[in-house]
Amino acid sequence: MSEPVPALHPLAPYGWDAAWERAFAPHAAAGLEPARVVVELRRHYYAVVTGAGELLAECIGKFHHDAKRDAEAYPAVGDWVAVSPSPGAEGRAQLHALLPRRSRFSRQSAGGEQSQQIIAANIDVVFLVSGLDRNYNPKRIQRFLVAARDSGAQPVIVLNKADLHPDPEAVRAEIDRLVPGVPIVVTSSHTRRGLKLLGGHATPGRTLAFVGSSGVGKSSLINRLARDAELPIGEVRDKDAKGRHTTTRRELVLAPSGALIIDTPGMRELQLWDADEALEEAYADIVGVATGCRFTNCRHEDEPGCAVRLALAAGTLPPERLVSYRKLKAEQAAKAPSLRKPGAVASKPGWKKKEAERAAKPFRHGQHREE
Ligand SMILES: Nc1nc2c(ncn2[C@@H]2O[C@H](COP(=O)(O)OP(=O)(O)OP(=O)(O)O)[C@@H](O)[C@H]2O)c(=O)[nH]1
Ligand SMILES: [Mg+2]
Ligand SMILES: [Zn+2]
Repeated sequence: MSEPVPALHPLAPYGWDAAWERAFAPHAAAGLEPARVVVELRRHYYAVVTGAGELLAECIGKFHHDAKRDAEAYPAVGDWVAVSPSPGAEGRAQLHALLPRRSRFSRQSAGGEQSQQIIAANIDVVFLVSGLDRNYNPKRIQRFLVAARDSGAQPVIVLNKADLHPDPEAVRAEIDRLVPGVPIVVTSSHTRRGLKLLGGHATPGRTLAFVGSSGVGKSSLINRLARDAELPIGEVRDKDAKGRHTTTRRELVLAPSGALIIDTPGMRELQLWDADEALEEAYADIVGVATGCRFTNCRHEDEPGCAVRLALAAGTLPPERLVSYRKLKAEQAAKAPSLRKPGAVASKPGWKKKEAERAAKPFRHGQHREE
């Protein structure tokens, strides 16, 4: 996909290549240096790696101005940016601009905001990790996959903690039927099962991101692939197999294999998705009857061919059930309006266009305007 890396560029190990070099040309002309975001420290502060080592970078005022509060306009881990050393502050840099992304894995921000939050940028492969203890959930895998397909990165499903499941191959077969053609790797960071297969993706200059719920073993797997990464690993509550959000920031590490691996905190939006699923499970009777409605988006009010109203009339469905189901569904919708429809979550095909528009804008940098 990418062209050969320019010989001996100090950022080549971080994935810098001829195409990035070209995209960066206007910034180079303005006297700026390329850098890759390796950690999101806090809002608008980043650890970036430059040809001369790691710096703490802060967005300049003009960056904020141009970003117009668009979350997507701000750097995320994995992004390539243009920086300059901060005068008189060693180890610090000013962050001027963001290079157009080749790919990005994002989620809809929680709390009803329409904007997307970018979890990782410029990734080649995104691993969707599930735990084979009690965490694994086919529906969630399907939803994750929608997000991954939209990201521009290749999705790989990882079923970790194989040592805790009596028949991991049966689960693999089930998922394979559900999402045929998507690579599935069964792993255990404890017994090292599947680590070679996983490592097969970790080739020099490639960027891999690990996403999934808290406690599924993302950091454990990355530590196995990048032996000296020493990412913190958390415990999982016995009661419900839930993790404790041990990883608190998104971080890119350079593995000995030459791959760039991004660890992410267990994604909280899963809680929203999970809530959706939990509701459907708790009201399986209604959901089941509703499959008989003529219209798939039937509200069970005055639509013709409504199987739910038929069941109410026949007395096979207690009306209180429908009332509480509606109430809970409305509450959930109020919490996350944009997550109401499954599939609407990640299908935002507009980003590539927006990215292209952004890239087409002439580069301006104070008085260093290109001639
Ligand atoms: N039995 C078993 N336990 C595992 C495996 N991989 C990880 N664990 C355990 O699962 C717990 C959580 O692992 P982490 O690597 O912290 O999980 P995480 O996905 O990074 O979690 P967050 O950082 O909270 O998102 C730890 O106690 C690990 O030792 C595995 O393959 N088998
Ligand atoms: Mg972690
Ligand atoms: Zn109906």
